[in-house]
Amino acid sequence: MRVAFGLGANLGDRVAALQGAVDMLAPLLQDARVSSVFETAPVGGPDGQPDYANAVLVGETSASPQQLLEAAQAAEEAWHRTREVRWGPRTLDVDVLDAGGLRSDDPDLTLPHPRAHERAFVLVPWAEADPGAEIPGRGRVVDLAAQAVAREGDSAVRRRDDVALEVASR
Ligand code: A4P
Ligand code: MG
Repeated sequence: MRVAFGLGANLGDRVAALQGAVDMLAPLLQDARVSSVFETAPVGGPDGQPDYANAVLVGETSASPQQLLEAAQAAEEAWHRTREVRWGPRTLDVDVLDAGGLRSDDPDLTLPHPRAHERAFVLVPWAEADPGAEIPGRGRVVDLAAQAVAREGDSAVRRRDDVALEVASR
């Protein structure tokens, strides 16, 4: 099945954290593709928290949804993520955005991710990495991305040209 991971970091060496997540997750994937790095204004959380670096990693996998969540959480742990404040600063946040179009309201793994369809910081990189992607029940990611940018403004999500994540092919 096709899986999409959302990667975000807003403390420390953010690009190194994103690359570390890609390195840990890519072995679960075939035909993996990763988006550019985007500089994004924080959504929610405490006032004055720093900007995020966000990216999306997609690929085909034979791993189960539970294994995908465990891999996402292992990547977070590896980067010593702290979780004191909901939506607060974090060294690395890894979300499972979609897994094969499955739908689940399990609080431990809600699919598709319940806020992915409305957030430009998720949708813009996702549309770049996988232009054909759809969110079950919500529509095409490219369309949702355009709507989110229209709401949030062009400056909310800015593509960085000075850095690039690398995914080892297999
Ligand atoms: N969980 C349920 N479904 C999922 C899923 N699909 N993927 C559970 C991953 N985890 C899922 O997550 C809390 C619980 O969600 C986990 O135990 C897991 O089993 P968490 O990562 O500990 O909590 P959190 O990330 O602080 O909260 P939440 O609600 O997941 O936050 P979001 O929605 O991920 O938002 N602004 C910008 N610009 N860029 C960002 O990346 N990220 C957030 C976090 C806020 N603002 C942001 C960004
Ligand atoms: Mg999260």
